[in-house]
Amino acid sequence: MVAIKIEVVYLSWKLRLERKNIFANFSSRREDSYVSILGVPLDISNSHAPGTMYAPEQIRRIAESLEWYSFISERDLTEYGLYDEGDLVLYPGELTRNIELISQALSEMRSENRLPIMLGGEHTITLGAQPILGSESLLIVFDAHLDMRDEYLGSHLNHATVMRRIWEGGRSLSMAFIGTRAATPEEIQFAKKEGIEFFTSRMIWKYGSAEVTKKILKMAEEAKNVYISFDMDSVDPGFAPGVGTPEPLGLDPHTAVQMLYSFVGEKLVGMDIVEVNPLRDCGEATTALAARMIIETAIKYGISRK
Ligand SMILES: [Mn+2]
Repeated sequence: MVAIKIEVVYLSWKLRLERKNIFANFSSRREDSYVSILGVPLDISNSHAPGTMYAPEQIRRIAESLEWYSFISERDLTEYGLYDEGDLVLYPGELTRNIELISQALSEMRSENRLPIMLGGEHTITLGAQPILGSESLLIVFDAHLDMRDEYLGSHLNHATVMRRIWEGGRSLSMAFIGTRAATPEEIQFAKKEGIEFFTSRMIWKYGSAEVTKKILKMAEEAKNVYISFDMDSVDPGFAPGVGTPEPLGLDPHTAVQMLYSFVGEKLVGMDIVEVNPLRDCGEATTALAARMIIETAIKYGISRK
């Protein structure tokens, strides 16, 4: 009998792209824009409700109904452009290989001096951003959860342990969590011991967001690079019900968008919006908010580069 040798072929990320709709039907030329949208429909390790794989297409589709003008920046997206790369065609069921694929895509975009914005997908995709963080970076995480467990349901690599894995792999990394309201005593203890900052949604509701924003901007000043990971469940489920694990008492959209906006600048090396689940959405509230955040980010980033 002849043994069959199976060869694993690694294709460049550019050969693993699928393009159906484009974001907001907005077509800048790649060379005329700073920002790249990349859909990463990873939906493998969810423990509650699957559906994040549908987020990139739904966010693109709802974005068509939004205006390109920003009342925060008083500028229009057409002045700065935005390029939609399409969705990564993921390896079915292979978490580690997909994280490598993401890393390859993000690293190449950074080498072209572009800002990648990933549309998740589950939160695990943030692990793919590790190589572009570099050393002495600040990772800003909007999230109801700390995702700092050492293991979850017997697994070390999933959406509930992702921040712990990134922390372990970081080089002089700082982390600031915004909107925290769901964690185990062990996670809180770990964060405090390691000097990881977390600003609870209660703290922000009680004292306002200005002080927290100032503190995080100070951290950003001291860092070389900034990366923002925006888990949509940081926003209150009343405003963003379409998420994998809704948690009450979250941020209101104005506060969330204003804080996000404050952190977008020249030092930003990447961003992701994760855990949007269109199957659980209501009136497309969650996907529309995600789309709005991308438009605001692209304009503010464009201003910082011009
Ligand atoms: Mn979360």
